[in-house]
Amino acid sequence: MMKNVTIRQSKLRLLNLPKLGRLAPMAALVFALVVALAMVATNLVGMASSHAAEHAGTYKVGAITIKDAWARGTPRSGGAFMSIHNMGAADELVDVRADVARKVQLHQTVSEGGIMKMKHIHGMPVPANGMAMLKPGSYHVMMMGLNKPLKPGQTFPLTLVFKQAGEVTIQVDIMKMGATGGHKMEHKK
Ligand SMILES: [Cu+2]
Repeated sequence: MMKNVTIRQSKLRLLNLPKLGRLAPMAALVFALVVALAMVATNLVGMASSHAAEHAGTYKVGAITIKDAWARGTPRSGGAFMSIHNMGAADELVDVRADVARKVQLHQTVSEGGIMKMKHIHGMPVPANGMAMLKPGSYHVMMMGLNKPLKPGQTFPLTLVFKQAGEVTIQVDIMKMGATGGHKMEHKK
């Protein structure tokens, strides 16, 4: 990171030295400051996206591609989410396995009479030449009774079983505890 910043600063000097000469000293300073801030902002965005690219791998099995798998950091139980892209015929996610928790299930959050509930399901459709999302408030992988807390910045392996494409083991990124959406509802056994 430091190395990156240093490189950018030297680039900044190279870029702006000729221009600075033509401006009044104060204006030049302000100008340099604005450019520096813009570069810092760009740098931060760059870091965020390169972080995502580094961890959230892309996994393929048959016609299926899995992207951006993540889970929220949590001590006891939690959900895992991802996007599933299908380049082939209709498929179905039929099972999920991970040794990170004692019980790992495929869940769907549904609204019944205005109350949000989570159902244990045994198949999530993945449409032909389409995609399916596991996300908070919808389909998700539920991990109950974690063997150890999910710590932000770490990853864990999760195996997905597709009816047509077969099995694939992916790495799931653990994000901060408050990451997007809520998984606060109680679980029925
Ligand atoms: Cu659930």
